[in-house]
Amino acid sequence: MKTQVVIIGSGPAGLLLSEILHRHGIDSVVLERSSREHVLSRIRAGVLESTTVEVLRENGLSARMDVEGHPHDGMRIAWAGRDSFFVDTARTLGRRFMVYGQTSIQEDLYAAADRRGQPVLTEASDVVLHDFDGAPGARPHVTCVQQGQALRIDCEFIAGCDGFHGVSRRSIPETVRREYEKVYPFGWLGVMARVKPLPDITYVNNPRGFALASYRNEKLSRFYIQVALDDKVDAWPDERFWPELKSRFPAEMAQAIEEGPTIEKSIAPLRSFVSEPMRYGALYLCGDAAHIVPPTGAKGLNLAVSDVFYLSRALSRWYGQGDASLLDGYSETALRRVWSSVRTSWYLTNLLHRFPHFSAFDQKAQEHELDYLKSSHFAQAALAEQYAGLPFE
Ligand code: RFL
Ligand code: PHB
Repeated sequence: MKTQVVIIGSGPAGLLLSEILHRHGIDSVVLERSSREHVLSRIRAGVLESTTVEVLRENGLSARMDVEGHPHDGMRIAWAGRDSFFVDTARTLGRRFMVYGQTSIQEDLYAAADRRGQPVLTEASDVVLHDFDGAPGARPHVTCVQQGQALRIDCEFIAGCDGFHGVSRRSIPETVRREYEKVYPFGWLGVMARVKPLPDITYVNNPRGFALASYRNEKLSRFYIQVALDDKVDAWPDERFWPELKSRFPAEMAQAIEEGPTIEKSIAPLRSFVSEPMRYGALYLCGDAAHIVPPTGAKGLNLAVSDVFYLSRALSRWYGQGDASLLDGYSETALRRVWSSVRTSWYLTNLLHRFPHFSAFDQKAQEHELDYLKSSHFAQAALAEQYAGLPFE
């Protein structure tokens, strides 16, 4: 096979890239390790920055989101014994964000691939990247085994959109890669439940640990609580989960939380990770393949979209005008936005969680930071700007 761009991974980054490239007349082949059913069953992020919403709209991917998604004007922060406050991104910046599940975005992206008649090559194993180091005369290609058949795909570029555990990043020589990592000493237990959500996305700092109430639609809520790293989902039957969740919210909010059947429960560890550079020769990394953020700022999916925005713009400039300047600048441009979101997610994680190693001093400083945020319009505006996400360069 032969194509212009081989895209490894059919998560939001890979499928969005292939759709945008198609709209610019650029040919791609998408390889996916798992089955389509598996990719579509994953429950993950839910909050879309306004830039993400714009990218989806501009590329004809917003029909369902504009009907089923829920625009929000900001988010609420609560902590034990104090009144909560609302960080208003709409009033401060004129920017709203959209609550629309990643699961629905994946469905929309697979449906778009079907519409343009471009099947994703699913269940592709043993994916190996070859000859992509940019040496003169190098002929990039990718080999794999797909449904029992060995494949070789020749290409001009490779987009590594295969998530944190993928093969792309690790194909870059170790001598070239610089990795920055922070592992947090806790995880989040995430629960989907068929109950009416609280009106605002609400983050809570409580002596029992962090909690978050989020939204999917009028009848579907997403909740998270901070748990120990070695905690197991089986240890959290509904009879234990609901009282624990409510105990972390201020009393009047706890009363408003409806209990009901839970559909899904999973535990994810929290980690910050960045691998630089995001380009090596003909290989360009996008999304979780290059960076991971803890979910506290809801940035992971949004960063995948901003990487894809920058890379698709660079590739269309190259194919349209023969100008490689955006490709050459891709890693630097993408990393500026990545580090901004990494910093915001790290700040919110430190602000809102109880850390096992915190001294009395650390605890006081954290509480004072919350007091300051609550009382200062300027501090809230700064947080609103970070939470809403930076505009594209
Ligand atoms: P994805 O979604 O991980 O997609 C990568 C795809 O690549 C495939 N793959 C391969 N394909 C071919 N060959 C290989 N060798 C391959 N190796 C992997 C995988 O099967 C997969 O289909 O990465 P992408 O596209 O960069 O998108 C990023 C987002 O998915 C991610 O940032 C967010 O979901 C992160 N995240 C969350 N973000 C939030 O903002 N809020 C959340 O609540 C939230 N919860 C989560 C999350 C990520 C999680 N992961 C990755 C474990 C919860 C979880 C459990
Ligand atoms: C979600 O709705 O899944 C969600 C919301 C806010 C976050 C993380 C996840 O910070």
